[in-house]
Amino acid sequence: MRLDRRQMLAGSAAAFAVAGGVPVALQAQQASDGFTELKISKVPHIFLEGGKETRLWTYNGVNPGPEIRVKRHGQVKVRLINGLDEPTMLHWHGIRIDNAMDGSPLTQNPVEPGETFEYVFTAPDAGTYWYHPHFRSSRQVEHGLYGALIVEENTPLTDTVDLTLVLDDWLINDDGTINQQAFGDIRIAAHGGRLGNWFTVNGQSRPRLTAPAGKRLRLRLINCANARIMNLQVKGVDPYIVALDGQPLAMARSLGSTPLQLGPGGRADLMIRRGSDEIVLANLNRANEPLEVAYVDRTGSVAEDDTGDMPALPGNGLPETVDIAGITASELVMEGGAMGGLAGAKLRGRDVDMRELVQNGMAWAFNGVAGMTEEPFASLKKGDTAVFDFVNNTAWPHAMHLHGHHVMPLAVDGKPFVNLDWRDTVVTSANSRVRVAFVADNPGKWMLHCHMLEHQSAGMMTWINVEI
Ligand SMILES: [Cu+2]
Repeated sequence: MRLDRRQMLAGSAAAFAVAGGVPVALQAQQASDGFTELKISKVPHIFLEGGKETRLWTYNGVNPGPEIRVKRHGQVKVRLINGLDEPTMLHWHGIRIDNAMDGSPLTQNPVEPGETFEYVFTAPDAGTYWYHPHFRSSRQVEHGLYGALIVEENTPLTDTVDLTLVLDDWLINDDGTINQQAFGDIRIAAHGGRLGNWFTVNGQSRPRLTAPAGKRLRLRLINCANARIMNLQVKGVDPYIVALDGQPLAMARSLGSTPLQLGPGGRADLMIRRGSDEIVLANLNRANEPLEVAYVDRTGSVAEDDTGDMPALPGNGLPETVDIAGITASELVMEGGAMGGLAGAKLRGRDVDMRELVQNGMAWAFNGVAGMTEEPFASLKKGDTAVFDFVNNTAWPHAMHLHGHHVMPLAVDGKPFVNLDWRDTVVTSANSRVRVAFVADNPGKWMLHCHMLEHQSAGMMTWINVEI
């Protein structure tokens, strides 16, 4: 069986239905001591009907991993059990978390094979978050290790149902196995990262889901792809964006005809009115053709028309930045990649040329340094307002992710954004400068990196320090 790329992306759902293997993800179950256990195991899976079996890496045998739900200000207690034959750790993406529980190499040692680690933290903000490894992320996330973390509002929304859609694109071979050759391929790392050819929603190819027509529908979209920037369209209805990267917008905003751009790691909550129309989720390909990736049938009857206002979600009270006029922006200059002309950079404290960088798996630099820096990019005191300029001097977009905080993108190339939204993952276009601001109110050591996981491992990472 031979599949070309176009067929795999555009072929009919019937011809390329998932042939089974992994059951649909269940909500996380608690052990008797109150911990949710996430045990990593490898599970056989068949992507293509008639294709070969491949191995997914899973939490509790399912892809995506079990959805973890907690009320705002509630405690998350997760016991990670590493059933892999390599180390791992868990990062809670977007949570303004206690630093010790952030699950990055700055804050904990890797969890060795057969060992466990207990994550205990309070979830300060209601919203849509996710968890994934922060160790050999490109391999571990691509093999299927990720899941949703949903923090519910203390007062549930009335007459609204939730549907979490975990989006991923996988790079699979013609025989349906997960492509292994591309891992660590410096050419891929120096271009757009590992872009897949097989799209799944909640682990399935083109699933048909249901939701009641008589209630509003909150779609929680999570981009778990290694490197793919998704440009999503919702057909059949006109949704409102009510939250981005977990944080509610000040006002619900009609999505309209503009595709919703979600970088890798990004999330969006869309609110859809009551009604019986079929909802079709599509992702635009490079030729701007919408490829349908999921369907939601709305069942039952609608008691009354839904024409009222769409209210905003209650905010999480993030500290507002004030008086940034007098603050000097810290520049994070991105260089390198294909067509980047990078001559060399510092690598582990030594100046090396591009050839040596490539030999060490590096293709990118932040402020002239490839890979993790000894010194933080910024040293802040708790409560400081910080202004960062993400200066993308490369031919590629990058999805800049700061741990432990949300930032507010203010302007691109000096032009203020029309909408001011909190983000934890900021897509920065090629050859552009994006200014963000935030209050550094969370003490600790926090990673700042590109969430295109191959860019991260090929050099795009640094950190900030927030002192008490
Ligand atoms: Cu990048």
